[in-house]
Amino acid sequence: MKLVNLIHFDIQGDSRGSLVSLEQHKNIPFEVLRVYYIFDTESGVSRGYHAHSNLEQVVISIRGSCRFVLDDGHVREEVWLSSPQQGLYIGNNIWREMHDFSEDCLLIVLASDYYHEKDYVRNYSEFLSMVNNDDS
Ligand code: T46
Repeated sequence: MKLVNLIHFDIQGDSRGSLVSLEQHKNIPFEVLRVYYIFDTESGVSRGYHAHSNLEQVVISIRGSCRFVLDDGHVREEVWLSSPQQGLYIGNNIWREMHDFSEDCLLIVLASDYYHEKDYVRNYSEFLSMVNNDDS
């Protein structure tokens, strides 16, 4: 499976401006149980550095931009998020890092489950052992 999966959102635009709607099981491929947003990230600060064992998410940069690094334990790829028309789908067992936030960056994240700290794998060596065991 591809590491970088981008979902395209259509704009409902008219003379007043633009509107994008997000609907579970339509343009969001799961039931949405949580929404959070990330903003005011200081320049030069990176975030993420973890994976989830059981969580699907779609991340949208509503404003500004940032660079995502995704890693499945074998391959590492990066993608810039800079458009409210694009959602980055991230499934289970993918290490993610977020870098190079623009000052105005506002990320909105739709998640398939509530917040559970136990679902986080925050140690990269542990992450590698986990995905390598899954492969065998
Ligand atoms: C992810 C990337 C894209 C909560 O209390 N509830 C929540 O729903 C979330 C997401 C976080 N928190 C707490 C946990 C930490 O004490 O907020 C604090 C910051 O969370 P974290 O350091 O995990 O933030 P990021 O920006 O590194 O990662 C977040 C998400 O946690 C993560 O699932 O994929 O954004």
